[in-house]
Amino acid sequence: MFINRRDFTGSMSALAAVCGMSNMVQSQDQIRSPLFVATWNFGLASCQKSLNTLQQSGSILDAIELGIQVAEADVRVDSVGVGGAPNADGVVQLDACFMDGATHKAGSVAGLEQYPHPISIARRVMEKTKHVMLVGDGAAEFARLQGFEKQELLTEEQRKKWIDWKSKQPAAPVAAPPNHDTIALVGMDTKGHIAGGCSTSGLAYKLPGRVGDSPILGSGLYVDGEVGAAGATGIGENIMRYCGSFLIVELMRNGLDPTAACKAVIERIAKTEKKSPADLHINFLAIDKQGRWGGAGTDPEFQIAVVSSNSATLETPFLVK
Ligand code: SD4
Repeated sequence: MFINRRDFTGSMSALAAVCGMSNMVQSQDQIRSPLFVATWNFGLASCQKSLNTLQQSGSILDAIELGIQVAEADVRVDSVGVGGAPNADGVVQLDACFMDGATHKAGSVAGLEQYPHPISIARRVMEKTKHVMLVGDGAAEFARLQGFEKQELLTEEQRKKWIDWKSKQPAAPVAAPPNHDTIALVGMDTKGHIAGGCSTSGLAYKLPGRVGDSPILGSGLYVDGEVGAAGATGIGENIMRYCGSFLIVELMRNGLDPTAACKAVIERIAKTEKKSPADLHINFLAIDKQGRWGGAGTDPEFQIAVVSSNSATLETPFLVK
């Protein structure tokens, strides 16, 4: 059963308190609950898949990859994988990245067409190449050589919406916010091994070739095995100019808890942009090495899924106004 607690200050310390372990600081070697946190309500199914995968395989990397694959395969999630919104030419172009906190290795793909699981290809870039990022045709050719299967990503429903949008040009905006469904999923296993991934079709009707924050390490996702991890969703242009996820992790390194770090980054961006937070459409989540999680956003509908061994909840992070 999922509980929507509308509570933004969650942490594993709450769980510890219930178990009579309050004030006990877990050392790195102590057994702790695995923790998975993902953007949006559909992130719950992804986090649960991550937890099951971790419990079965013991691999945090498999857990992140297979969890994100759930959102990529779900046609109802209209900004990720199959069923994702197309670009202005009616072509679905996907972005994703994957990062391992233990090795500080990462892989990324951008502008990838016709492959439904960019998260897996991003992980493969990390594991099988000397590079970090592949784009466009090169990324697709790498996927083909690695044996990934092609699939038509544009659903009939998305094609109809795109035709409608096109018929209203030039009046209709390129990407009418709110249009946020990117999945950023970060997690930690019982030994404190942290990893994360991010996957998206990007802003609907974007210019062909446009790349957002999601596949950019430090923007849509950042993982530091010593500190924690952060991920983003929203208008990439307002995130990638500030290395939003990197900044959150650095603020956590300097002592802020995950929610405070996410909030501080949004406030800094809003101040520099001289805009009301509500006009920015930027939302973040984070976890730290102590097993605390948090988030903050500028969109009232932003939710994060939080899954540990004995709880699965949808939370409404701190709203920055
Ligand atoms: C992008 N940040 O491409 C992504 C879009 C997004 O939920 O998050 N949608 O800018």
